[in-house]
Amino acid sequence: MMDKKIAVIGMGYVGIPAAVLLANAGHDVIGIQRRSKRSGWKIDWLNQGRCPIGGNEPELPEMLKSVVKAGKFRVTDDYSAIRDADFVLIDVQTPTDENHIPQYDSLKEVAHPIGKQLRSGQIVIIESTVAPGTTEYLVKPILEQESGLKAGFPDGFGLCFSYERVMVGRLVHNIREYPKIVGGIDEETTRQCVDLYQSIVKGGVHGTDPMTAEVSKTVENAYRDVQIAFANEVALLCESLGIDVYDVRRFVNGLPNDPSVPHANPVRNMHFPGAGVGGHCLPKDTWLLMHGFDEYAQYKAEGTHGIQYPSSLVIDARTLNDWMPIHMADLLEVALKESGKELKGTKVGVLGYAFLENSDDSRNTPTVPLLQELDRKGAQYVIHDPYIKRTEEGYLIEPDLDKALKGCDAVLLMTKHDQYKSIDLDRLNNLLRTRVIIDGRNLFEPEKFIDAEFVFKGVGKGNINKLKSHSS
Ligand code: SAJ
Repeated sequence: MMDKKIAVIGMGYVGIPAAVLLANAGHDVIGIQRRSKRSGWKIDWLNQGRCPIGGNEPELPEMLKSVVKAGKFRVTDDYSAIRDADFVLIDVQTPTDENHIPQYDSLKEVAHPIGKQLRSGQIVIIESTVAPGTTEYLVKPILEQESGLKAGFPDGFGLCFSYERVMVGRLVHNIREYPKIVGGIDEETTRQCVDLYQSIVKGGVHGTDPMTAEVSKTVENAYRDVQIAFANEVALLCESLGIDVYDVRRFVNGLPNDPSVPHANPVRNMHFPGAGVGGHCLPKDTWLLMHGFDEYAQYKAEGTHGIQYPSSLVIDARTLNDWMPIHMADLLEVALKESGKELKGTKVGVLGYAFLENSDDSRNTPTVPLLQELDRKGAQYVIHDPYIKRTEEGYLIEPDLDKALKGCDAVLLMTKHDQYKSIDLDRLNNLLRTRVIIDGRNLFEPEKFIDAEFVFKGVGKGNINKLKSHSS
């Protein structure tokens, strides 16, 4: 594909790597970012070739510096810049509220000014995850109303949903290596978008329609969420039955492929149980899927509001995964009791505020519901995280690990940052007032702590008493 003019709206975890890769492939890319108090600073940083995304992001900072230096990528807050773009990518946040209803303020906020600039022949691509039906029934009407054009070639504009698959810590890798699904409202839109993405995607680019692409994205994350919930339920069963979930997981995942169909997906791929599920994706994509079903099912099958069925696996999975931080507090309460202490009035060292290891991303972090539960139970806490200095929610982060743990009655691990792997017993012995460890991510070896007379609890670790009897 010849070098194209591309506008990318929203300089975040999705927009920045997409813009940089497209510029690196030779396209002329302009980033559009609102000059808000919260994110306006990114415009100047990016135009200086500085990457606003913290944590370890292989290739991104260097690639950004080189495309800015080469004049292939610049950022502005001026929407008139999209007037001569061939493609306009929408990469804004699409959160859900406390009632799990999609909040499309940012999406609408950008759709109106885009519509005002739109000319026939341009193509708008939504990459942000949206509820099924949103491209056709929410974004298209806004663009048509503002532009006065009809969506669709040959006379109007193109519109497409092509979802992101980013993951902090591997932003560039996922865009380049993972297959890309392109859901265009008509064949010409799909053809041109497939062409565009083939200039940056090695993993294959596949055409379909917007609804199928929207459902595929939300299902992809709901699938992962259900797998994690399954692992969490098994962990709770193992705790109650006095065994180690990681032994069970090893044996279950050890089942080989069926030799008659060697290419088939692994028969079992039990995920990791843990202290909760955070991030901008899994905690909300299930609700986007169900919202699409609730809102738009009637459009598809006249007269039916979608099939009514007895129980929702995906919603139950959400409920269980959202409960895991509470389970962490319960494990702590039991452990402190074993040390002759009540949770009320004790001081807890909480390790990890980010939702994912070795990242500075704390969106929907499971640590917040844990802290709310500790507040409810009258415990004090000090939070440590090597990647996060300030929190949106107003919690203070103690950057010095020793200071964070000094005088605590328990250490509770929420995020599996590499730095915590080097925490040693002597250090903890000197710092803690009471020797209690709650491991929410299977980072620590229980035997070591039990031998040193710590009270150790872990998600899915029901075999601690057995280990104790062996060590005494
Ligand atoms: N988690 C577990 N157990 C597991 C895997 C994850 O408890 O076995 C927890 C993590 O600790 C974290 C949360 O789940 O709190 C989410 O972790 P993640 O590894 O799914 O990270 P995300 O949310 O950044 O990435 C997901 C990925 N989706 C899938 O793998 C289907 C990623 O590929 C998507 O691009 C991303 O969502 C997205 O943007 O949708």
